[in-house]
Amino acid sequence: MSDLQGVRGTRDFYPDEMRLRSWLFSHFRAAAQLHGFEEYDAPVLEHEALYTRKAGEDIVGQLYGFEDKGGRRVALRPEMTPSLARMVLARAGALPLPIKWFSIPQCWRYERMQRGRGREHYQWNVDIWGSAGVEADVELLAVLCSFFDRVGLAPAEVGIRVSSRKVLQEVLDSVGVAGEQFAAVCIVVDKLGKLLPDEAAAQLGKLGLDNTAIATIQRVLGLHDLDTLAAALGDDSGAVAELRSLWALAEGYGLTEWLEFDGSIVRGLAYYTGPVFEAHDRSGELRAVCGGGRYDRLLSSFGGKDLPATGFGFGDMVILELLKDRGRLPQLAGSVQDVVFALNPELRPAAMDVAGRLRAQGRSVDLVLEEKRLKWALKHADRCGAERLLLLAPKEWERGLVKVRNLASGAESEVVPDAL
Ligand code: 4JM
Repeated sequence: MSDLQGVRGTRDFYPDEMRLRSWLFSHFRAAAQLHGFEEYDAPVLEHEALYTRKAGEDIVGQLYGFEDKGGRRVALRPEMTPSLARMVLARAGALPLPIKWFSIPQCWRYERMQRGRGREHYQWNVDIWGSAGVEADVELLAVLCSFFDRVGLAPAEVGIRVSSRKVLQEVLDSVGVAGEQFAAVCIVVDKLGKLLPDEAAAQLGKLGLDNTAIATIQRVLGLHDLDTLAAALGDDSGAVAELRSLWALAEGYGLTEWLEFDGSIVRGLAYYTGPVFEAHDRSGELRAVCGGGRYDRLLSSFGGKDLPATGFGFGDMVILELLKDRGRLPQLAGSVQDVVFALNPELRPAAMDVAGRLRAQGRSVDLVLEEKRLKWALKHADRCGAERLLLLAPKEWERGLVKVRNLASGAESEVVPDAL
């Protein structure tokens, strides 16, 4: 019985769930393609070394890594960005810039502490490489909002909290925290909201920050509008200038209803360098729906020449929870349009001829393969959500006719195969 279970933390997608997943992915694809992004993919298995970073991120601590039969350390990808970086670096100079690519990879995690949490999810990734300005970050926000719009979520229901890594960078510079501490501080600061204030202070203290530094960080992270941020960071703040120009461009796209500045957004990945953002349901019940930001120095961390880059990841689980809570999950029918049914086995070749003709026209046809009663066929056609039942019956077929029943209206007619 235990091997009927599947690996812990993994999901099966029965057709009902698969229809929903395909629906979700179709909107991921459509939103990206509407904005001129192209789809790519990479293997789920990578060299483990692609993910080893020093800043103490959860994503690295929870790596699904193992030794393969050749003794090589490999890992199931926990995120797509390193694979994308590898692909870009492998064709450095040969790819026309900017690159605007998206993907919907399955990503994996493995926690030593077993809490019955999921080990895999699908994460829509949308990235732009080779474009240094906030225009590119705003383009990503436009993709994101267009997705929300498509699935029927309004700015009153989901909001995108935006900040910049430069905010924390400037704060740390001002209190004299060393540059190499920056990534590690970001990882801790990302968790601040989940920790008690004392715990948070203790963790920052462990990184060598003194009480003044900690108090300054906590104050700036509590800010929710750009004017107060400008007062705190000074008139010449690059972070403020960046965020103001981001807002001006977002205004052009009509996106500002979705956006709010939130100084506490830093994201839990080491590699971000500029604007960062997270989308949340405004009721505040769920975890972040998606997150992303600019990561201009990732390639040099792999020993390559840097290229500006920005992107986001959007998981399949929280959004489906949110849509479910809001009663916004679509009722999805199967794809069968016609059910073809022979009333007796002698008529099966004729039924196959009819089914073949319909399929040649591009109709989705389910042919009843077994000997069944008409009642069963009607119920089956209804369950399939089919539009029509095509009946091969002895008397009608003797006259060269097929009985066609419209399942919505109940209307019946007799039709020659050529006219189907
Ligand atoms: C999951 C897989 C990979 C990451 C996070 C979560 N990075 S499964 C929910």
